[in-house]
Amino acid sequence: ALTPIAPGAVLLYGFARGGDAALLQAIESVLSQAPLRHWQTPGGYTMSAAMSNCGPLGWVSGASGYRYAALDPLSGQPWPAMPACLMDLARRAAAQAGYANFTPDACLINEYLPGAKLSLHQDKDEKDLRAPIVSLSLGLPAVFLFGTPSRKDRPQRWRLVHGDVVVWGGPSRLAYHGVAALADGEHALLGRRRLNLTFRCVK
Ligand code: MD3
Ligand code: FE
Repeated sequence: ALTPIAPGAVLLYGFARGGDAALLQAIESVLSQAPLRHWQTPGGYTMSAAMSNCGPLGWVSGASGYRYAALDPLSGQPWPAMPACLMDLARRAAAQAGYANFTPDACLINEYLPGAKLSLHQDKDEKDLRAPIVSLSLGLPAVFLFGTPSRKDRPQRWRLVHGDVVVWGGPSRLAYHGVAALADGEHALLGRRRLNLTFRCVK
């Protein structure tokens, strides 16, 4: 089902449920080369979600700020290649939402354990803001907070479950968003955790 959730934002409910085992295997292979880690924010806090990346560019954070980098600061090596099944999923989802030829050059992988959250923020460090961001949710359900481009507007709450894919473009691209603290639970394939992948066009 294709559900509009805001201007420019489309929820593809269960889009990735069929191929989930192969997707998870590809993700685990990436994470064996570039392990999940907890970045420090520029303000000196440790993020509660653990992160890694695949593809030509990866999102990194530290005392000097946020940026996209071609090398994993932990290994000094390039990020692992984006597995074909992940690139293919992102392209098919974007096409369904009306964005032909989506070719992401970055995929950020976020892991949430019970209690982990992501505070309200905008993603605006990508050069081409006309390109959408595609997100894939796997594992435990999350309450996603979705506001507007103005920080003052109170966010709506959406429940995202295993296999959901959302395409965020147009007027939604600069909306404030975040993730509420993850509730504990057990997922058959992923256990006590949630993974979220965001596919981005950075350069
Ligand atoms: C709406 N991740 O990594 S995915 C992030 O569930 C991030 O891990 C969340 O926000 C997560 O930056 C949310 C959904 C999402 C991603 C990017 C967006 C929604 C967005 C960019 C603009 C508007
Ligand atoms: Fe974000």
